[in-house]
Amino acid sequence: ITVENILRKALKDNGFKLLYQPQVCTFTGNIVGFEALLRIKDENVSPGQFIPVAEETRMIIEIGRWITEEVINQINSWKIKGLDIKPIAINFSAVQLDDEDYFIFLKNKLEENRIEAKYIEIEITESLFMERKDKTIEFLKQLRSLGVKIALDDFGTGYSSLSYLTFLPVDKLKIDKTLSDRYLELNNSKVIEGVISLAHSLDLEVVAEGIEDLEQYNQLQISKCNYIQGYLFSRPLEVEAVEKIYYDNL
Ligand code: G
Ligand code: G
Ligand code: MN
Ligand code: NA
Repeated sequence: ITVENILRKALKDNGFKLLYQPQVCTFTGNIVGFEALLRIKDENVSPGQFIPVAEETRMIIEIGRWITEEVINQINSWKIKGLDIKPIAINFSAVQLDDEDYFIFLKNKLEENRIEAKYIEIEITESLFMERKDKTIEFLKQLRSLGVKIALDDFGTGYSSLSYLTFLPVDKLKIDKTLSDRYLELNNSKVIEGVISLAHSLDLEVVAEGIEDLEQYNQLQISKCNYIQGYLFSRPLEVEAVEKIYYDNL
């Protein structure tokens, strides 16, 4: 059985699920939002394996719509329960730019459920505008005009990242784990401090990803990084665990 077949089956049989990883304010420790991360139920295949296949086969277009609808339904269900909901970030693949009606789809789903756009954040990567810069900027502007926030994901893994920041319509920058790790290992905190202050001077907020230890966290606090996401605070959580957090904080 191939990964492609597993994906087809999951699409047909409601075989996907989302986990939600908390993002925490570096200064207060409060949860400010979550990132939705895709999993396949009952299959031992990781996103690192199946996301590339979903992209190559273009199934990510249909899967991407499922994720969007699932997140909005989830927010709606928490809203109905009277919980103090936080924004949820959705990963958006470059292939999904070919989904011409994605914006309308998202807008309609939000309206049907009477969910404000500020509860949705879209995470993009550099690969999105390496090839189709104009189309990407157009798409991001549409999203922002609706009130959706944009985060630039995996920052620090690509090439000319810094120049992109000057023209891309984004609200947040997510420092990749590979860069966060170098922070301590090489005692090379100047790079990250520089990225954070540059981002702030461009009015961007900064999230540091993959934070696993306290020393990193302390450094990020000193560098005024706005938010952290990582195992130090929490792994990606099942819906029930997120609800428990919400109820405990009521
Ligand atoms: O969840 P980690 O949990 O293991 O994810 C591994 C990789 O898969 C990351 O690069 C992450 O961005 C990507 N990924 C996880 N969930 C999604 C998703 O819902 N959509 C897309 N496009 N990528 C995802
Ligand atoms: O590419 P993207 O940034 O969307 O993917 C986030 C990935 O990072 C997911 O695979 C998620 O499970 C993983 N992740 C989140 N926090 C940590 C962490 O503290 N350590 C490690 N090793 N992975 C993490
Ligand atoms: Mn991400
Ligand atoms: Na990342």
